[in-house]
Amino acid sequence: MVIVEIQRDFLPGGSLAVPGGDAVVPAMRRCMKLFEHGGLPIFATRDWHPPDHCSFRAQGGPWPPHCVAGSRGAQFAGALQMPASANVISKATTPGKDSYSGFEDTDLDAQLRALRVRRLFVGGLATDYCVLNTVRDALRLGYAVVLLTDACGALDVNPGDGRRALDEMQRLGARLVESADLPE
Ligand code: VGL
Ligand code: ZN
Repeated sequence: MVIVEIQRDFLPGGSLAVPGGDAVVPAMRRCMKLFEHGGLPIFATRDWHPPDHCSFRAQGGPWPPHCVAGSRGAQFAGALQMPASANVISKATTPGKDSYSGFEDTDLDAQLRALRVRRLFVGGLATDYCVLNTVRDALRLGYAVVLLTDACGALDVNPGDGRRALDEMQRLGARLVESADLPE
């Protein structure tokens, strides 16, 4: 499974909080437990920006400073209890370039291929940015994608962005499921 950016800065109290972002944690935990017990690989992407990243307003970007590499805000949410066995993928790490996809300028695809992974279970933050772009790339690269809808939360900068992102991912071929519908 691929856990997209469940980091403190994207949760309530963080600098770029997804409204109700902490509500995704129980669903994500349920799925993580299934994967842990099944001995299946867990990948966790994290936004890992330098302090002068181009996506920050001081540099003319659209966002407040968030997920600065090594800062508290960049940590995975404590409630998630990220297992030590998770494979961590840091992204958007260079000052001059932003990226929303966990596949962009990372070795996520290579690592998944090495494990012969063909299907991804995806959830995280934010539905309308990093989840959407990660799922787009996953489908383009030929992975089957199961999107865990209750493990996703949207920034909704424009009302309805999250809904439209879900619709687009479904149209592109992702299967949308709720964590309650996963096998026990
Ligand atoms: C994200 C905005 C800026 C995300 C990352 O994880 O969806 N959104 N950086
Ligand atoms: Zn970012």
